[in-house]
Amino acid sequence: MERYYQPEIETASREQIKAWQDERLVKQVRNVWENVPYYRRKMEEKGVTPDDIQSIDDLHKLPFITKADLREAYPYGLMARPLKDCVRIQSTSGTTGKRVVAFYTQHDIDLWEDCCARAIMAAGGTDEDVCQVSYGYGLFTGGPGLNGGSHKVGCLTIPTSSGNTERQIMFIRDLSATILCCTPSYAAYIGETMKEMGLTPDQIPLKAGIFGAEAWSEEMRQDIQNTLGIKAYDIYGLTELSGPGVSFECSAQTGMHINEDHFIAEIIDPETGEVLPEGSQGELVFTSITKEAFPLLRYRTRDICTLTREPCPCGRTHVKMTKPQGRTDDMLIIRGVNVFPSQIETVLLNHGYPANYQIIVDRVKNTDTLDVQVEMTPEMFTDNMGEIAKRQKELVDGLRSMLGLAAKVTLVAPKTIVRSEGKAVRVIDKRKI
Ligand code: DLL
Repeated sequence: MERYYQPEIETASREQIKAWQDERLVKQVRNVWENVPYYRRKMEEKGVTPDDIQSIDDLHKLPFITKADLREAYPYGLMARPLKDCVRIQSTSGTTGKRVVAFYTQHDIDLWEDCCARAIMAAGGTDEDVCQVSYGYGLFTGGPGLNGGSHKVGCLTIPTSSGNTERQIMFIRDLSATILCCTPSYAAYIGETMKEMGLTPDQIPLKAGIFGAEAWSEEMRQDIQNTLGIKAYDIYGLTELSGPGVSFECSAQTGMHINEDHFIAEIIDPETGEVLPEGSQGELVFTSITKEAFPLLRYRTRDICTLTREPCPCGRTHVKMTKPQGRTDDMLIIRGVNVFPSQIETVLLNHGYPANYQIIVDRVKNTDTLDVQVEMTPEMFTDNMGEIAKRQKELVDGLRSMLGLAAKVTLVAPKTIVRSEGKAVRVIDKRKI
């Protein structure tokens, strides 16, 4: 039987959803116009005033907000509420430099946790369940979001955070965890470890998993489902909009319902910015219509996907998005951490290497690997293995402190990396996702 956390919202008629969106958008636009000088300036530049926005049909008139705007306005420039009204900060899984910092009022957290509770109930969760949250806790939104959602559903929550896989397995077994929340790659790793320990799916109490924060294929879903003996559900979100729970999968497992009472979704052509008709593939753009502290209008996610309003057998009426099929920028997500090739380049250049390098990303046994091949200059060339190992380690350490990730570094002889006559191919992503 299908269960809903907020049935009156999740199965509302399209007319009702549109009416909520119309009303909330008009209010939100007025709110940012009055309270966020950065927005007012952007709107003025485009010649738009709040009077021009009467319903969601006028949405296209508003300017886009991009990550560059967030950087420019960092840290407080997009806030619509004074700091004293805010109770929480979260930040992207990115890296050093200017991360995205998002602010929340208590009301914002409440609505965010409702979205996560909807996801848990769509995965079959109830107050009888034991929910192990193995997403990272802290600045990353995964742990705190699912933790809050789990409480709202009334699950017995185990906040293990990520890491220490043997202990994760011990808790799942000893405390009879029925729902596991973590990244899909970590779920696969937990599954593999269980297999190595000689555990079969019927010896594992889990029945469902809520996995997201990175791309994962249908093949990977099947693999996880078989090893853990569960049904694996996708969940999507981004820090800028709250965190996990912007959209989530239901029992149909054919795309993720976007919580349309909080977020208006559009698909645009990433080159021209033009809004594309329903069913087209393009860049996903979100407008947050209920956020108080950090509202974003027409935020370009850079995620590429398709939207569909085909009726869903689960009874939910909110629009569905496909799994993101890629990104318009060059950001890589490696083991759940956002990595830009330019950051790797910075480390290499800082250590005196030329910009002749190649980044090879792969997925081995369901875990992402990052391999950086770096060319030595003729001056630094040596065949002394001890010296090479020492220099490679320096780079590994430099990359770890920049990215927070362990990479493999291989120093190669001068002129080994193929030169390109056009754009250099810096990244080879061998993952089949
Ligand atoms: O990854 C929030 C989250 C936490 C989602 C836990 C789901 C579960 P960020 O670190 O800001 O937030 O990264 C956001 O991750 O723009 C997508 O490119 C990617 N992403 C998130 N969920 C999925 C997913 C969290 N289910 C960026 N499939 C987004 C593919 C995803 N990519």
